[in-house]
Amino acid sequence: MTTKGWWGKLLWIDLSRREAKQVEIDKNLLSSYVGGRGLAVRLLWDYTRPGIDPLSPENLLIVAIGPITGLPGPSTGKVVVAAKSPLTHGYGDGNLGSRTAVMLKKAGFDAVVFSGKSEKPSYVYIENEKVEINNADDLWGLDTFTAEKRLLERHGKDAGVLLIGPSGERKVKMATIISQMGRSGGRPGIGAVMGSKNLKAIVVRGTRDPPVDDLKSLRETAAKAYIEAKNKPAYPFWIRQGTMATIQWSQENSVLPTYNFSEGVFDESSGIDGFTMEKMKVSQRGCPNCNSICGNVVLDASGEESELDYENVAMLGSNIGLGDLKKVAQLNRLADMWGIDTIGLGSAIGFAIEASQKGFINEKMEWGDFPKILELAEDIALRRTKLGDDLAEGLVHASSVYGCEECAIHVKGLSVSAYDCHAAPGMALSYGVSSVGAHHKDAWVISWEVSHGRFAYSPEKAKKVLELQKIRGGFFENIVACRLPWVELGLELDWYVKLFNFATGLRWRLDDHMVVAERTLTLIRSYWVREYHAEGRTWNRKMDYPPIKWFTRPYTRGPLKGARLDPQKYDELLGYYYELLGWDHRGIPRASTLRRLGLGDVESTLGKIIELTN
Ligand code: PTT
Ligand code: SF4
Repeated sequence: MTTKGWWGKLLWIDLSRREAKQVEIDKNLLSSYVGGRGLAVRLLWDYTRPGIDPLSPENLLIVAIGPITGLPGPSTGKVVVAAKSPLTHGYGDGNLGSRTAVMLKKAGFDAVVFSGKSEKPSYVYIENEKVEINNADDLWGLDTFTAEKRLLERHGKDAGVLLIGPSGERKVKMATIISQMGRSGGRPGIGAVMGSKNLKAIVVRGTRDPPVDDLKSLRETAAKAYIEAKNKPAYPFWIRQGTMATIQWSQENSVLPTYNFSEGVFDESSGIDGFTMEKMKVSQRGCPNCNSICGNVVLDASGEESELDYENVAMLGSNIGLGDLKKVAQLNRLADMWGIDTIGLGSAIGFAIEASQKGFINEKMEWGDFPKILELAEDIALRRTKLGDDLAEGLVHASSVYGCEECAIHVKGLSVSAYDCHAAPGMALSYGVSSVGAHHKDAWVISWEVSHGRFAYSPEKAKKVLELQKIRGGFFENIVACRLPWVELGLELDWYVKLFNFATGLRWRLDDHMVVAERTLTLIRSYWVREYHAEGRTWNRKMDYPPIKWFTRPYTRGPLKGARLDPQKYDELLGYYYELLGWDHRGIPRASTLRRLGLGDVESTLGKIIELTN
């Protein structure tokens, strides 16, 4: 098999021993998992002991790219960061745009793996094969914007930087990894894993020519794909509003998270929507290699620049009762500077306000009370105060301390991203079975669902969820490219298949990628089951249930007043989904499924822990 497209090498950095070595990656492994997420979960499965503490030196922090990352082609400047999650204790990852993606490709590696723990705060500098583990005393404690500026002054403006802020240093369980002052990845606490290793930053520079099978055809195809993206009818409006257009769409379709996911409409939504943003916009940013840049920059309530996206604005806006975009933008900027997930933060604040109003928390809090919200946000991000510290441990912990299980809007410990599902069973299923907890990244089925029998719990819906999971959570996470030109502009998937083939020399069809996607999904599920059992818990189908509130508390207002999910029908929908994948009634892959996907070794490991259904 060719290793064109891949370097066939990973860089393994043991922070405890302060040693770096280059490790050849088995060629079959590369074609079986492709890269990014697929490669990351395989490395976690193979190289971590079951049941490790995610914040111990035993956990691995993995930074992985894919065969087309960093090469010419629309939006190929993305990188996957992964680890066992300290928030969910299962598989965790995130995907962010960063020059690091491009530089890692040029440095000569498909992934960097960090093991162990540095004795003192440090940062790693990689320049091709040269690796330095440097002292980070002068960076520790700095916010991500200041620290990144300092590193770029030191190592050159074009270096790729991934780093954590004060939240990651404090091991806040929703801390993320930040890049380029406004790109964030790793919602399940991947920033906390980096902090637990005393690793402040990773700086990468590379100057090599990546191995590509047919560079001429790749370049020609990429050039055509860029033009095609620009000519799509949706392009002009996308450039104007980016993901912010979704605020109005969500409001119109009653899925805008409001008052901690109690309602789907917000009276002040026009104060935070894409049109309001357009009036405030001062510039536009984006990820490397992208000509559809969607990062809209506005000036916030304190006059500083803040880059907005839909999830950030919905979770720090309507979800906590804030209808002033400048204030929302301020919270969003601070979250990036602290290095904390905006979705997790908005959900933690929503939990606190609702729990306060229902008498579970003594402190008095109101929806939209900006000074109080600002203070609480900082308490969480910096672990100040008892309440802040409890919320920094995640919603499962917070609800175990304060009660009000209904106020904790999460799946498997990861807070739900910004689509309310009282009236969207398919999207609820997407959250229920997402690879990392409750995330829309794998199957954003909601836009299809509202126009295809919204209230149905049909097998067709389960099929659509799986189809999207394979494309979004499998194909795009494995080749490691941004999915938005496909989702939002309608750029055909075939462009990416062609780029992959010209890079690798393989002649794959989309179906071949779908097999890898299914293997990836099934290995991720096996990893969750392995870790749950190793930690003394038992996996069951209730793990794949969405938050209880969507079943028990109907909408009290808006056009869909009275809507809620039906638990029995949801359970049936879940059953259809398991059948499609060849998973049993518990949601555990059957032995025959593992064998069919070439995961025989996983079958024998899992079979020793738990009885597998054939
Ligand atoms: C992603 C999640 C999202 S998804 C958003 S906004 W979105 C939030 N962004 C945050 C942020 O910003 N700062 C912060 N402190 N926390 C944040 N938490 C939230 O994190 C992002 C874009 C967007 S904008 C989306 S949908 C797409 N996501 C992709 C993906 O997951 N995979 C992929 N192959 N392509 C994608 N393209 C799009 O990228 P997580 P980014 Mg993010 C500031 O990582 O952990 O998965 O959480 O990467 O470079 O910021 O671009 O309406
Ligand atoms: Fe980044 Fe947006 Fe371009 Fe995707 S479409 S690569 S998120 S700028």
